[in-house]
Amino acid sequence: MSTSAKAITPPLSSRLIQRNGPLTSDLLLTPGPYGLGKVPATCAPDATTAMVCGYCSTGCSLNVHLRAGEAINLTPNSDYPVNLGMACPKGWEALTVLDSPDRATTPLLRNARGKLAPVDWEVAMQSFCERFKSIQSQHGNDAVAFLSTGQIPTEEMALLGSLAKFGMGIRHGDGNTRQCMATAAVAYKQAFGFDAPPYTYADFETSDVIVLIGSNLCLAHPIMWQRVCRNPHQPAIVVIDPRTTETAMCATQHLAIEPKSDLAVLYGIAHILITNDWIDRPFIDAHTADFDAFCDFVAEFTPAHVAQASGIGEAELQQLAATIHAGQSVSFWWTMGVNQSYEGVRTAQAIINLALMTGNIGRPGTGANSITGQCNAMGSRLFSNTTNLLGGREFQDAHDRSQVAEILGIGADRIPTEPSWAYHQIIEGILKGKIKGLWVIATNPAHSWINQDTCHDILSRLDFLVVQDMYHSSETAQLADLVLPAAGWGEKEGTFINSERRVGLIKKVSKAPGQALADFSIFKLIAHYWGCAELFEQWPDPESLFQTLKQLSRGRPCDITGIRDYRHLDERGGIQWPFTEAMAASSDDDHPGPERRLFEDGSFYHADRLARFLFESPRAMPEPPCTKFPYLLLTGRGTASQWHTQTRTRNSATLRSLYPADIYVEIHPSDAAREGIAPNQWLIVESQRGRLRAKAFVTRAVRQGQVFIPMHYATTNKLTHPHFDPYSKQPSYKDCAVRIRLEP
Ligand SMILES: Nc1nc2c(c(=O)[nH]1)N[C@H]1C(S)=C(S)[C@@H](COP(=O)(O)OP(=O)(O)OC[C@H]3O[C@@H](n4cnc5c(=O)[nH]c(N)nc54)[C@H](O)[C@@H]3O)O[C@H]1N2
Ligand SMILES: Nc1nc2c(c(=O)[nH]1)N[C@H]1C(S)=C(S)[C@@H](COP(=O)(O)OP(=O)(O)OC[C@H]3O[C@@H](n4cnc5c(=O)[nH]c(N)nc54)[C@H](O)[C@@H]3O)O[C@H]1N2
Ligand code: SF4
Ligand SMILES: [Mo]
Repeated sequence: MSTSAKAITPPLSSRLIQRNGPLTSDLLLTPGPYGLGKVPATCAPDATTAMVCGYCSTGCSLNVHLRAGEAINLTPNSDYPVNLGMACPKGWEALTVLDSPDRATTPLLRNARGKLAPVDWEVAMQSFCERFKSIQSQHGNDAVAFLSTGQIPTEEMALLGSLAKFGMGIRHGDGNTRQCMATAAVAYKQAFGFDAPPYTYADFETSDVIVLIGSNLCLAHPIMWQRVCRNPHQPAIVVIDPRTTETAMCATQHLAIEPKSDLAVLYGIAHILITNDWIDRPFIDAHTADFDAFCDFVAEFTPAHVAQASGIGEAELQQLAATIHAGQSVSFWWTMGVNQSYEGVRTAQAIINLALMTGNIGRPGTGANSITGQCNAMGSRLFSNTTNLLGGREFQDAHDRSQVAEILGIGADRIPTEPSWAYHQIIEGILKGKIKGLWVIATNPAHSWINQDTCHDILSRLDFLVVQDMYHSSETAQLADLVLPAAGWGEKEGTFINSERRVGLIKKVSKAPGQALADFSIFKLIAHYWGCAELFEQWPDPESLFQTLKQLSRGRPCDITGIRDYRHLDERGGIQWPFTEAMAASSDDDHPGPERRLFEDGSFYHADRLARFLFESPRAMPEPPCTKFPYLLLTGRGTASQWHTQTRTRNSATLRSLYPADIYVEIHPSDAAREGIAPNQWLIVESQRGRLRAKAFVTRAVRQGQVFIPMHYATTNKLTHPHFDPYSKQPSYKDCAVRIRLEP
């Protein structure tokens, strides 16, 4: 705390203050569409402009209608290849939630009395730099870390990752994508040689067999589900999920497996396919490696063995294998029921194995397809500079480092030679006193991180916690020493990448409240006060940074050098990667590009161009139900109208009317009867780590011995058990033992 303010007070801000009085955000913001001020000059004051939605990874396009330069309402865009005129309730209400009393409108600094009190940006920036620099000078650079997000534009992620790692000397920075997408990213990288979901949404409409594993598509990706409903081939829809979800209710076959028995089931299906010779030998021979070893491995996964492990009858397993065999275009899709598991990577790869062995990849309606979660999870996987070096490169690789250094025009010695600690290692680092300062951007770990009581305790041990968020009300912002008010979706510009690899544009159509600034501007401001602004001078605005992203992608699987600029994205209805300069030269710019899927030529990204079969024996669940804690707790999404920790969706009266206000626990009628529980009674649910109150929701959607609590309520993660996939380090949120009793 000893660093003198003088040393870091930059000349620009002093100039502004002298000339204009107190530094306000309007002064900080030069004209341009990326922060405060009026809407972009690119649209007329009374125009309609299209932009992608800021919630889920579907990436629907919304037409925002402006009056006098301000957004007044919106309608789904019918010309966009993703949503074809549809939107879910969150999309329809996207503008409403921007205007709410709990928006952070000014920086807040914890004062001597321990209260968060408003300060101006000048003070906020000085505190930020003084406190973090002081921690670094006392304990080393690695004593400050950051946690970022899959929910800000790619340009902001890349600026954050560059500022933190190349400018501030921070090594450890991870994102909430660890909670979400890490498993899929690792699974693809190991199997295909690059993190590359291969599909396009048209595949939902062309498959004749759709297998959904651990995905509640109806509720979590309603518009993708609409695409399934448009499928004219009367597809078989198979759902593998322990619960009878909304999606399972619509399935032609539902396998209500024992939780975490997916690996056994998928190996069992492989076994049946091999035994019947229902495999695509020419594809396997030409395009894959290690199939023979895989055959040997799955030999023991006989239907009888798998039936015992999964609770699924042999006939049902045979039926699924026969359905896959009969399908001409079989697509496999997975989400959090797979990724959030202590053996998630191998489970995802068991799905990939099925697609490879049946040749269901690279053709319309096929694929081993990870559905992403957050609006820009895909941008984060490629350009956040957290787990991977910019452009899907490796920090450990000297060649990769020198490429990035050259493109950015910085010294290669600024780039860390080791990857960051994963999220849970950062949390452990705080506990062990190695990390003393934490900067949290657009995520709410005090609600969403696993084993929340410990997480709160750990966050409160920090010397300095900075939270940069749209709302001061988030559970994490409440714990912060400094809150930086951020503009949100609709109040700034940039690009998102959706689940099918489509780069889409967001625009500024509304003025951020008070002093709130676009994250892009906050990062620029921090760079300025920190004293490293010159490193990022070539990026005065997000679009200039987008031009650098193109260069970072050149020659990589995710090459987007063919996208000219933002206007090009606007005109083309988003553009899927890869889109090289050569592809741009040979395509007709007047029309949206054809929907594109990967691996049409059977060529993967490993040096030998072969995809890998990867497999490993299933492991026992670390905390199965026992006599003391007899129920298995599943968690996940509750309704289509709730988003995660609810900072946004709770601010719409319409959305609030579409979901239960009180936290609830789904319990099977016979379990409820045995425990003497009637519907809507308040219950106490306890695990070894914590307890919560929840209302009883008696339903056959959960099986006996299992209960379900949505993640949207603040206390859910008091119960969850911190265990992780060994390869992806993703938390296993969907399996822990609990007990239940009536509230006294
Ligand atoms: N409305 C709404 N939509 C959202 C979100 C939101 O918060 N609200 N969040 C977005 C994000 S970031 C994400 S990641 C996605 C998540 O989308 P999903 O993954 O579809 O949602 P979840 O409900 O977390 O989990 C899916 C299913 O996994 C099942 N499951 C639990 N354990 C197992 C198991 O062992 N095996 C199998 N096969 N299944 C299991 C659960 O019963 C659940 O039905 O949704 C996105 N869309
Ligand atoms: N038990 C259980 N826990 C889970 C899950 C589960 O299935 N079960 N799912 C996990 C998954 S998949 C995910 S993705 C995580 C999500 O967990 P979080 O990321 O913690 O949840 P969000 O509510 O989306 O938090 C995003 C925060 O960013 C803020 N924000 C939004 N836009 C902006 C912006 O443009 N700039 C800034 N600075 N802030 C912004 C929001 O106000 C909010 O506070 O939860 C995980 N936790
Ligand atoms: S499905 Fe996802 S992207 Fe589409 S409107 Fe709903 S939240 Fe937005
Ligand atoms: Mo997620």
